[in-house]
Amino acid sequence: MNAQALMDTARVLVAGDRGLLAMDESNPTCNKRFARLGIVQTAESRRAYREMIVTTPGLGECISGAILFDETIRQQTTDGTPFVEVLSDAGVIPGIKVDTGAAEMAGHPGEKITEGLDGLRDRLAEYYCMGARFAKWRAVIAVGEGVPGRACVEANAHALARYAALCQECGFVPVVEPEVLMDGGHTLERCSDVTGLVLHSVFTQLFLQGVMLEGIILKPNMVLPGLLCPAQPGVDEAADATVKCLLRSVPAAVPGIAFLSGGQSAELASARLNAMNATFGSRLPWALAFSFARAIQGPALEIWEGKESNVPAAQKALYHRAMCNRAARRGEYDAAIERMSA
Ligand code: 5MM
Repeated sequence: MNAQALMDTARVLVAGDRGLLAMDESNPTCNKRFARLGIVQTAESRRAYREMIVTTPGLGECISGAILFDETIRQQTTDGTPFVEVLSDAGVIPGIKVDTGAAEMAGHPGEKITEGLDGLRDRLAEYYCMGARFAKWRAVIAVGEGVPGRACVEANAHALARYAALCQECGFVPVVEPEVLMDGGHTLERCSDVTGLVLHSVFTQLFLQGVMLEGIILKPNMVLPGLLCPAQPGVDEAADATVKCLLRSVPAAVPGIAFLSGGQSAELASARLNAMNATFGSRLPWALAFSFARAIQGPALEIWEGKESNVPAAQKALYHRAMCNRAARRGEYDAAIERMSA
């Protein structure tokens, strides 16, 4: 393991005011999003969509790393340039999602375990040759009556830590993503309790597996109530609850925390990240960044509609969201920036 190279990559991913772009939707997820908008669901359609994203002018001003899916990392632009090369030329580090998805957990109805450890060392070696330098694995934790149970939390934390150890051995910075879902009617306090529990379990397992914390990125959910909870917090309340929970759970050695958006609106995700950085930024031991998928891609996908003629407008919308989140990293996001829209 080249510890210095891992630390350098991790620092670059969260340096300054840039953040990560998650564009690693698996084919079923990507197809579901296309279907909702009446976009044809083929490999070529997914390729054209990802070409629109990676060729967005100015992408590298706001995005430090892009997480790709296995199909995408093998694809090229219309003129034959590999996506990995387009990203690298734009100053964006290519990353790769390496979990193979979340499956029903045996004996635990309603809970999931993320799979993908089998053959991971070999897959990482191939992705390294393709140019990827960081990876991502997502654990999914549902909140409900008696859920999550200890078995689900500990099994997912163990898998995340084994993935992270393998990544570092193979020269990849692991993005460690334990997502507490926003589905349901649970309260902000319940989300805080579950997120704290999950993060403690994850860092215990990372320690046990010998993972070097200086060479990882944590990708957690923000602390928020379920989407069906009648009591929704203000922006500052959500930011306070998230930072308080993270301060109690995440060691200072971790260089950066890059949030997932999890189904929040694009504007709320930016506003909440902004509030955390504006209020606490310089007092925190780690950088607070973003690793959004829907909250960056959403408006662009709706404009694109699968049509070549819509590419410039879609790219403008994508750049706009990336730029809003860049401002949120500095604590300078506001309504005026939001209005500078396409
Ligand atoms: C939680 O999902 C991750 C972040 O996306 P959002 O910001 O939209 O919440 C995302 O990276 C996710 O892991 C990928 O889109 C892959 O998802 P699937 O379900 O296709 O594996």
